[in-house]
Amino acid sequence: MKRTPTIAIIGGAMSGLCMAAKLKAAGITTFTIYEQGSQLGGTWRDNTYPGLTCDVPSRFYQFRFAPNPDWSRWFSGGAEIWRYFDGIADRLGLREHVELNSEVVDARFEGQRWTVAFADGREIEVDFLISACGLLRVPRYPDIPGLDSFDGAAFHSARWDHEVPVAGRRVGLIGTGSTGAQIVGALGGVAGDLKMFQRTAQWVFPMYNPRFSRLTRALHRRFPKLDTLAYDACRATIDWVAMALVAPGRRRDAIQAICRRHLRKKVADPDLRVALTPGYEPMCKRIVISSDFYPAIQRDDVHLITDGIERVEPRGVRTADGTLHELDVLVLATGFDAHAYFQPMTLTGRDGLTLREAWADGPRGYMTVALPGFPNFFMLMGPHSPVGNYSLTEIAETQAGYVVQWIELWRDGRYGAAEPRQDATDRFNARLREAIPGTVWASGCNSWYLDEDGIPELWAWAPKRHRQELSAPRLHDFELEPVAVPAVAPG
Ligand code: N01
Repeated sequence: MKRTPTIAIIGGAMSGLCMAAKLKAAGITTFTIYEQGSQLGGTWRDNTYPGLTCDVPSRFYQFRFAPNPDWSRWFSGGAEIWRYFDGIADRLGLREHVELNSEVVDARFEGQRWTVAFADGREIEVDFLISACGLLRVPRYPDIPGLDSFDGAAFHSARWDHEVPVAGRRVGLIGTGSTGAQIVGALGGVAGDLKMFQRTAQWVFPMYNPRFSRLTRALHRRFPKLDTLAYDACRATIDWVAMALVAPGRRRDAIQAICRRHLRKKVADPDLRVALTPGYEPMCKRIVISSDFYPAIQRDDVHLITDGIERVEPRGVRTADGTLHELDVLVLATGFDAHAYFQPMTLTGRDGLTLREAWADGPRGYMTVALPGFPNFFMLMGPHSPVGNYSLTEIAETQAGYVVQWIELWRDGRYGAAEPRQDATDRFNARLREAIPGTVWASGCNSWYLDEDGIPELWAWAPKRHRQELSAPRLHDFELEPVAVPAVAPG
């Protein structure tokens, strides 16, 4: 007789849905996804800015177990991706397991179970707690004097205000990351006058983004195996390319050469080219992938402003050269706090250990998925996940598959509570830190990858190694506590 676990998944976006789908595929149905929003979809629900496109190929930015034959392009737009993930809930029968408008604010581990508290005062008890809260979830607002004094409309790119017209108006955009570049590509020629305020230039890799023909889509519908083949081919290619991120060599040189050539060939004005040339190695910051950005930034009605921002005033942005750039709309494409993880939720593990205490020196975990002192708790997209330019769906599948294996062991009565050993966690983090100097992210630039110590919070090896390391639980890396109390089936 297998035991029946109760499982709370926090977050109804890509990784929460992936976790739920993997549990269901394993025959486990006693799980609930708690989603704080009123809709599923996370980042693809919240980000609706013009030009939003995923820069991972669609055939690889999907679940391998739930292919979509109908992708319209090689690289899909945000709304299409949101529809895919929202549709997964119906397609795989997960929607009945979803509780919307359910914000988890606190979770405590006691007696081999988690007590989970919600913002509305409810409490539940579960055997497993799984965080799937997403990575780039908490918008980062810039600390610019006078921001609140602006008379026009101002909003973060992840909170786009569609009530505010931009066509024909004077729009200012702060930020030159993937988001800023995509917005410039989409608003160039739409806004009356668009000013991009650049603090740091970005390397831009070209994006080849044709539509899939009707024939291709029909073939993928008729032969679903084609999608699996395409997924595997994309993964093999991106695995190969990703080696450029973690080790110097010819691959890195080749990608860097493509970025330099892209800039040289596509930007005609030598002064603009200089202004757009970063002073660090390509890929040190997460590379921008776009073929729209360079054409757009060269339009007469689009301007690159490289003078530093001094302050925001009621009428616009004042730069260090004394110029007031008058604006109607100010867009803050200033990124996210990538180190917030599941905060502000509070978490208390064994013996009253709080997450704040455990992470006093920064977020550290065991193999991206678990935390010493926090038994029967697992993370998707936890610290040091391989989130560089890789497909987060693939990472979620790997992590969710690993978590299911732990839950299966629990069902078999092999333990009542399991947590990674501190020494195993320390060994993992020490190996990571040894490997990090060889990565391009540590080659000398500032980026959202870096933690407070300036160390990239990323997987420092090939993505393939993440799959291998998480292919099966290593029991000797964990403290296993025997079953104390027989689990009670829900209902
Ligand atoms: O954010 P970013 P993003 N004054 O952190 C600037 C994913 N994504 O939203 O470089 C002036 O990259 C900051 O300047 P600097 C993807 O993983 C994916 O663009 O710090 N400028 C920088 O230019 C991506 O990497 C897709 O000097 C200020 C920008 O704001 C991640 O999201 C699409 C400033 C922030 O860039 C984040 O991208 C879009 C200030 N005070 C995004 N503060 C896909 O296609 C910040 N900046 C999957």
